[in-house]
Amino acid sequence: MLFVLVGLVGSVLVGPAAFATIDECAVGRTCLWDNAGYDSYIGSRPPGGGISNVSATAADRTSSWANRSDTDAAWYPDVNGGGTCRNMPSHTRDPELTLFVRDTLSSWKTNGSC
Ligand SMILES: [Ca+2]
Repeated sequence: MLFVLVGLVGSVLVGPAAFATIDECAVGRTCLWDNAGYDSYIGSRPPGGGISNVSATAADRTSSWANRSDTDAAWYPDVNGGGTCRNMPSHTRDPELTLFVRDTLSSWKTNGSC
């Protein structure tokens, strides 16, 4: 019984994170999330897209990403592919961007690496 109670409390404390899942990103797409651990889905793109700016509300928010496509992708801290390019290789993911690049993504592409 004690174990059950602890389990319930743990579930409550975890909250929305318990529902954060890579499956929110459809196979074949590259996806962005606002929070670490694939939480708070921002959006996705299919492979083959050139450099594109994310919307104003999505800019400077990405904290985790996943590339579930067969094509390499990349992102930039500035609009129109500006700033240091960072790779999102095919079939890889990053559950928590490092402090210095977190919340800086402003544009990205899904048609190749940097
Ligand atoms: Ca964020």
